[in-house]
Amino acid sequence: MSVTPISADLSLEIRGAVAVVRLTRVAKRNALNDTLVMDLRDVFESFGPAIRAAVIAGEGEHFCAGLDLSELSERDAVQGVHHSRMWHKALDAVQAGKVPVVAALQGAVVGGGLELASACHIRVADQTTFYALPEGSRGIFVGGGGSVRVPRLVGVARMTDMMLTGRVYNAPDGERAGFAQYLVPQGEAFARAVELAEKIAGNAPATNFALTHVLPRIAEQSADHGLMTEALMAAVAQSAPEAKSRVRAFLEGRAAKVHRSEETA
Ligand code: 1HE
Repeated sequence: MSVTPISADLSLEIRGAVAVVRLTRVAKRNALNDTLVMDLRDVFESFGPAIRAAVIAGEGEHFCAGLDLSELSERDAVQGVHHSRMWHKALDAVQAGKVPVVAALQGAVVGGGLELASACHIRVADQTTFYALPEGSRGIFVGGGGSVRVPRLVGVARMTDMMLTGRVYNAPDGERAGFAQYLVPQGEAFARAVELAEKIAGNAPATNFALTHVLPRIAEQSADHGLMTEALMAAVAQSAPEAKSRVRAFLEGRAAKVHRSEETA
């Protein structure tokens, strides 16, 4: 295990096949300034083939307080578009990068912090987590892909309500609404996220590719196109030697069966 500081505000730790990317700007509640947004993009683009899954976490009591509001200076409209597009590129590098990404959430997951969490493939929240889009009360709009990704998690009506009224979702309500897939006791989100990432890292690469790059596209397609894309991806995945050996292992009694889950969330 080695932790590499990318900057004072971001670190990268390699744990076997799992990369842990950590926001370390605790004094500012991990608010994302432009440098941090660009460093995030660079880190996610830098993963080589040995990295098979990633975890993104925030140090301290809060995952991320969103855009660094002190940088919201006098931009004109065109500069504003470029700024938002910079966020889009960075969060695309998370969502459409080489590996599945698990977010470990605690405390504030607000504004751009919720946009970052929404770009991940799985979200694990602890009981202290809360979700909000304070852009509404700051007189601005989301700019980091939130209008595309948040409704896909929780629906247009919830996002509209959050931005119009400042509504904050606590951890249990947020999990029920669809912000997180796992809800764990306080302080346990990171450990669970790493556990999930290690499991994901053991999947066949074709499966992880299908789930992070193909499934989201199928979900956007018409049923007819989606079924065709599914058939093509299924054929690609099952033709890989790794799929054949995994199926053979099950048939020969060497692979785990599916067991009833004890988990409630
Ligand atoms: C910040 C930021 C920030 C904290 N930009 N400096 N996001 C927001 O509107 C959320 C604003 N933040 C908060 O509501 C609270 O800070 C928290 C609930 C996240 C945490 O509260 P708390 O009591 O633990 O910390 P604090 O005392 O409010 O903040 C500690 C310091 O962090 C303080 O600075 P200090 O120099 O006085 O110590 C805060 O000013 C600073 N800080 N959050 C800058 N966001 C791509 S578009 C996305 C658009 C958005 O994300 S808008 C939503 C922005």
